[in-house]
Amino acid sequence: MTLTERVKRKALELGFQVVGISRVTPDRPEAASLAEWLARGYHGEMAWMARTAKKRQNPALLLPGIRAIVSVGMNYDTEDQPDDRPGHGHIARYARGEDYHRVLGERLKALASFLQAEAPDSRSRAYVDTGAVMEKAWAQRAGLGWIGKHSNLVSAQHGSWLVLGEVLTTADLNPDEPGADLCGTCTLCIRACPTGAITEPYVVDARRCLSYLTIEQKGRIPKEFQRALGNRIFGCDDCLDVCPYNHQATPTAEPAFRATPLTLNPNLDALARQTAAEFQAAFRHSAVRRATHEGLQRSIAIAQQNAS
Ligand code: B12
Ligand code: SF4
Ligand code: SF4
Repeated sequence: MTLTERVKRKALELGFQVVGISRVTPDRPEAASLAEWLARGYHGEMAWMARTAKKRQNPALLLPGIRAIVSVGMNYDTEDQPDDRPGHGHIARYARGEDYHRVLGERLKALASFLQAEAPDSRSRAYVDTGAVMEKAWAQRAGLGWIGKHSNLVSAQHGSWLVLGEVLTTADLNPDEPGADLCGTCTLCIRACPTGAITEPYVVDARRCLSYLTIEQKGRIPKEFQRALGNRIFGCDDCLDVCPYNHQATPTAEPAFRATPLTLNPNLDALARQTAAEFQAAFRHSAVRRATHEGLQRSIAIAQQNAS
């Protein structure tokens, strides 16, 4: 078995559903797309996206001598059905179980250690989400799927209910074929977006995206988006829910991604009474912490207004 095969086998053993490898070459078209996206101001208040642009465009700035990227995806789809009757808030699917940063992070570290042990002269670094890595572009290049018109990575087998992570490495690994775009003439995700945030195929203006508005943006949510928020208090899945590739996806066997009653059926009145300390304790193991107590309270107040 080659090193590439051993690394892939290890990734699957660690519980990732998909794994692929890309070689890091100077040819990186996504670097220009990122520059254009930032120039249009589509990142809104996410100043960290602009600050880290050079690293995102060039992974050698994160790991000098980098040769390859091992991209992995973990299925977070469950059969848990949220209760969207008035009085309940809606939390996006990826945040209903344990924080994926932790779930993937530990296993990615194990994968990086494995590589280190198998190729002692190499250096490796593991990332999930928060690193300055263009995860979707590398995942597509590694053959995990393609970037759909909603701009998320879609796998023909798992749909887009995949969270992504990767190990950057100086080890020499054999690359996979990039994923081919299977969107065809479909435009369901663009038409499903309640705020017109997908301004053109493959491009999301974060400033209009309910995920950004409920999670990343600080301060008041602009009036023009408040009605469209509905009962969403953290994230949005509308463009993913309609994707035909998600309808044939199989739910995950990963227990860490099972929803909790708090994230599946959050009671708006109860949440509105939560103190900052109670918020911290309740969402201790959840990605919802990212919104902050203040940010969540702001979305809860709009969801309550929308329900009345
Ligand atoms: C910033 C960010 C956001 C922002 C901006 C979203 C976005 N589309 O970029 C906000 C807060 C809105 C967001 C929302 C969500 N996010 Co987010 N987010 C990220 C983050 C940190 C960086 C993404 C990035 O580089 N954006 C910058 C732009 C330039 O990149 P892009 O959209 O990928 O652009 C590509 C295409 O647009 C394309 N392109 C093609 N033609 C053209 C033409 C032009 C003119 C341009 C500009 C671009 C372009 O080129 C670009 C490069 O490949 C990544 C983690 C990471 N480190 O990569 C997670 C990540 C993308 N998010 C993720 C998730 C799960 C979500 C949500 C589904 C969460 C939710 N349910 O609420 C939503 C989905 C919203 C959506 N439709 O995209 C996952 C996606 C997994 C997957 N299967 O793809 C990631 C990978 C995190 C992870 N580790 O799993 N997110
Ligand atoms: S996450 Fe929601 S608001 Fe954002 S692009 Fe998708 S459908 Fe639109
Ligand atoms: S809904 Fe249609 S256009 Fe959007 S990502 Fe899925 S297949 Fe592509």
